[in-house]
Amino acid sequence: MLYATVGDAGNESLAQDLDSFGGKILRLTIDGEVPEDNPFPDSPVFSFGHRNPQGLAWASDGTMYASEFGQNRWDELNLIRAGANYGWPVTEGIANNADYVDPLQQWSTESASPSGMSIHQDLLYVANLRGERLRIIDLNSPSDSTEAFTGSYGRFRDAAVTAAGELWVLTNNTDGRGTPQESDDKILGIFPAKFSQ
Ligand SMILES: [Ca+2]
Repeated sequence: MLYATVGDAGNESLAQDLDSFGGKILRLTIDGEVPEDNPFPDSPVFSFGHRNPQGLAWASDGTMYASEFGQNRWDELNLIRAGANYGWPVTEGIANNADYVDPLQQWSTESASPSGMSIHQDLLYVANLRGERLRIIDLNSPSDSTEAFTGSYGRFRDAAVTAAGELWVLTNNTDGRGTPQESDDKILGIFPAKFSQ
């Protein structure tokens, strides 16, 4: 299936409107059709109540995760289930409100802006823009995380694992928001074993 993250485009109320694609994660077949087993009839909407979801990744058991920018308090890591409501704009971060699904983790926006991410051998790697760091989450303990390269390479846009098992991390310093370093932007090659216990 083809999944797409869609922000609320600054119109908060769209995130709770199932007739809008704003503030959603969408799911389509690779031909662009609505899958018969989507949670809402004849709709590409897969989950809702998102503000600005960015990265998507799937664990080996099929569990789906998404990173999300909050507005000005809490960025999120969410475990995505079909048809679930992730709270925006009523909630931002962990709210303990039974009407909405709380994130697995929340991070202050200045330490995060979590963007692209990738999973390799139960470790989730999250690239952070404003937070200028790589965050690593052991999916066996998904409410904890460790951090690497904080401030060393500037903003990180994406993380991907190659077929050979090497982690590639993309910097994002030349888009007018960052402070370019020599030879930016870069793709850093890292062996994930470096982060294993
Ligand atoms: Ca949320």
